[in-house]
Amino acid sequence: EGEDGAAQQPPLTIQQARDRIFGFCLMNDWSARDIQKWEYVPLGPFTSKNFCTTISPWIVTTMALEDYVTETSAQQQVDPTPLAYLQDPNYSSYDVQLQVAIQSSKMDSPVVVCESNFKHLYWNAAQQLVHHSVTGCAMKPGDLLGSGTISGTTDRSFGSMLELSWKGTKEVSLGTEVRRFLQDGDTITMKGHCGGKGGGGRVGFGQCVGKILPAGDYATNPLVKVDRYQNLVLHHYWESSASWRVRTVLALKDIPYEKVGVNLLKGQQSEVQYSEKSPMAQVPLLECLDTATNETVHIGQSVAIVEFLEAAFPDRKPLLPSDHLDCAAAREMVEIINSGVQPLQNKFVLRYLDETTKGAFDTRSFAAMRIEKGLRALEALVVKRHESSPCHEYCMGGFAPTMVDVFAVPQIYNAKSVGLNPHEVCPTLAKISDTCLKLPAFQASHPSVQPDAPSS
Ligand SMILES: N[C@@H](CCC(=O)N[C@@H](CS)C(=O)NCC(=O)O)C(=O)O
Repeated sequence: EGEDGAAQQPPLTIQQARDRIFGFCLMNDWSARDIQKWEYVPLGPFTSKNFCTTISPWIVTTMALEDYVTETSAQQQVDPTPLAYLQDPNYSSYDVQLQVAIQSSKMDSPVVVCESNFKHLYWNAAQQLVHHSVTGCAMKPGDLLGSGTISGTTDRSFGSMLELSWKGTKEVSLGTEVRRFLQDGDTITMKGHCGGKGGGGRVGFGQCVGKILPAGDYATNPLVKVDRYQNLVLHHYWESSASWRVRTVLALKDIPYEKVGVNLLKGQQSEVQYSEKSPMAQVPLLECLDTATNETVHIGQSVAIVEFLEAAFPDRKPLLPSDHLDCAAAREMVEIINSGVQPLQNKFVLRYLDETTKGAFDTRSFAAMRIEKGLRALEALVVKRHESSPCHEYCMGGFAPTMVDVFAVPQIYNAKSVGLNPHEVCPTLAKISDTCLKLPAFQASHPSVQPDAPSS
């Protein structure tokens, strides 16, 4: 069959398999027969088998089962005869008595519907593991393998409800009730033990218990989590460094959104319909629908927006460290740029100063001085952090960009516009910025590729 491959590993011998089986537990590999009926032909068992597995509370080690080694019910393997790699000179199994009981929500006590024994398996556990490995399937410590249904030959020893009810054609008696298939509220208890009652010391497996709860309604309890905040719109300006930060974060987190350009040169930020939403009359501004209240909400200020996205989309890539001290370190670096540099070199602030001082104040030198001061401070913090970090690709010393890189890159870009050379002022940050700018999220958020950027 053409399917996706996994890492290969050499096949195991029977002895290696024996040495590697740590122990056994009970396992209820639930099946949703209604889904299976629909998907089975031509797909085969798929979603009907992949949704839930219950296991007993502890693992009984192989060593603890040594006293209970027994013949399998088949005794010998003649039909089918094992292929060479499956031949087990010590062909045997374990005498584990198994029991399955059902209790409905109306019943006072469970009713045993199946009694079976592990020894009824024709292929023992070592053979199953060898067979599993023979095509190179990589097996890892901790892997849990199901043995398959363990049924005996009598009506009371069928290990699955489908066999007990003969594919739903026969009723299984629970005393006061009958079942063809399990129903909501049914509790299934599997038990297993070796020995006891004259058969030597008893080794118990504990109980493997699961209760069937009514299926959720997809609208109120969807399996695929629907984000509370929908219809995201980012009001931005292509050249705005604060907008660039938010675009990068949305791209890194892979959150879908729509962009609306606010032309700062044309003063669109001061138009009433915009400044009603953004009292500072600035970009960026994030708009979204809160599905919990059905209200459209607006969030201004890039730091607030980024922190909102971090909290409101917890399943997406995190951009702030979870450790409190690391998080404070990241926020310190972010604030150096956000409040220590960016407002003092902002084009609109400088333009105001130029106009009001009629050129008497050298705004370009002032901006360069503030940028240099901030970037040197950030460089010092980053270099110090890197001393104890495994990776030097990003500001926080981890293996992925964080909020600090998101804020640093546009600021380093702006440094060039006032004549600074970042590779001289802050060589570590300049290198980090070069690394970031090769990432798709930083490229997609770059000012030059924004739809509202001038074409030339
Ligand atoms: N602290 C704000 C700064 C926002 C900001 O300075 N926005 C600039 C563009 S980068 C702006 O909208 N300027 C237009 C104006 O002030 O009129 C943030 O981080 O969002």
